[in-house]
Amino acid sequence: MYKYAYHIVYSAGMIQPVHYDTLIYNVRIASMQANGKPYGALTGSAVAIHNGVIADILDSDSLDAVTAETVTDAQQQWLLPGFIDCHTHLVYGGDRANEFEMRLQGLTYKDIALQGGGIKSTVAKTRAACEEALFKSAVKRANRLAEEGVTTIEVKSGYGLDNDTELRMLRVAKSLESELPVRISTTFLGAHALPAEFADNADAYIDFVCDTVLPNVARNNLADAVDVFCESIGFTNAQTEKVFKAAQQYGLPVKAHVEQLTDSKGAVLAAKYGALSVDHIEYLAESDIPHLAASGSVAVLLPGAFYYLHETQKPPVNTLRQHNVPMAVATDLNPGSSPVASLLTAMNMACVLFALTPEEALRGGTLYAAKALGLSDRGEIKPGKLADLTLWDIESPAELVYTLNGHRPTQVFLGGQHV
Ligand code: DI6
Ligand code: FE
Repeated sequence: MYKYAYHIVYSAGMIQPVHYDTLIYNVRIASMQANGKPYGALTGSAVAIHNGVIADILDSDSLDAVTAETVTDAQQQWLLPGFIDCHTHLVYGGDRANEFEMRLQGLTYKDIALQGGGIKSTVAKTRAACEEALFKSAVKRANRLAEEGVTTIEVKSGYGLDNDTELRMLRVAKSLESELPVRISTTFLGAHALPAEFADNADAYIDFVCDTVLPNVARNNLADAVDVFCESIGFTNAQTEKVFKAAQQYGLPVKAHVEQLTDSKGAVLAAKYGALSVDHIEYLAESDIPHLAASGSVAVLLPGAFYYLHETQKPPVNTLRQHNVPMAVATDLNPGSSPVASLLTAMNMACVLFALTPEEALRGGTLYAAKALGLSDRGEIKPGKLADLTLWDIESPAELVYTLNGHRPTQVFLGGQHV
């Protein structure tokens, strides 16, 4: 362990020194900037932070002209941007270990969903849970991510499917910021599954989502984006489009779960609405990829769900690459298809299962994860970006993804504050 943070030491030379809040020096920087260099390599070896933001990247020979309140000698450790998990469902009641067992006995995810299990069983347990109980269990899961250097977490609703529980989930998600050193981005996923009250009337449920729940979510500022499960066992393209239109009315960006189990042309529809991201996309047709390139939507890969569901159809990674569609990687942390509270594990899976390079996987959990959330203020080490940073005692950035070693950062900075 390195513990060399001390106070006001950097003395100035003859020149009037520039003063910062924090200086991290003697560091190897994997900036993740898309600068054509491996891991966004930079020549500088020090990062200066002021007012929570990265102020400068400095060379070792310019440090004489700098003072700072807090100075850290990183002793040649690697500095990375804080990780961003851009797709989770980590607020929920109960668990679904029984369904894991059922699947091992041969039932499929779809069989279980059609029998009333799956998302619906989590809905029953989430509705029954009070705000405090939901908060307590969500803190544990979010903390697992935070321990691994995740500083921004996206959290979706979608296990309430009624007005009160959907709002409760989003409030719980947002309040994780008060307990843990993370920033939360919330997504309203009212159109996740059809609740029993609306059995056989999905259109009426979509009207309820658009006309009742979404306006309340928007009025209370509870969501940063709107998501839909557009799928054979989710909602049709027409229903998805209705939700997208309603989201637009409230000025909320959209994203969608698409092509997870079937090629439903959800990605093309999402691209038409300028979606921030299309998520899962195992069954995405290669011929649809130019639509994503044109809309600037991020392709979010969720290898945890692929792994748990024994999926064999892989997302068209090569063609996404050819069309320069940015790829993000996320955990999809949820009790059914991806009980994975480790973004580094998801990145490793993206390499082993989908043949991403470690560099692509790490950009997918930083730079492009930020883009998938529409957050241009983070995800890379660059002047002007939030000083959400992690320090690692590793030989190379690839090591984080190459080995399943339970890596932990030696230090985490959130808005420049050492946490
Ligand atoms: N796709 C997923 O992978 C999650 N939701 C979705 O639409 C799974 C949610 C669950 O099984 O509880
Ligand atoms: Fe999901």
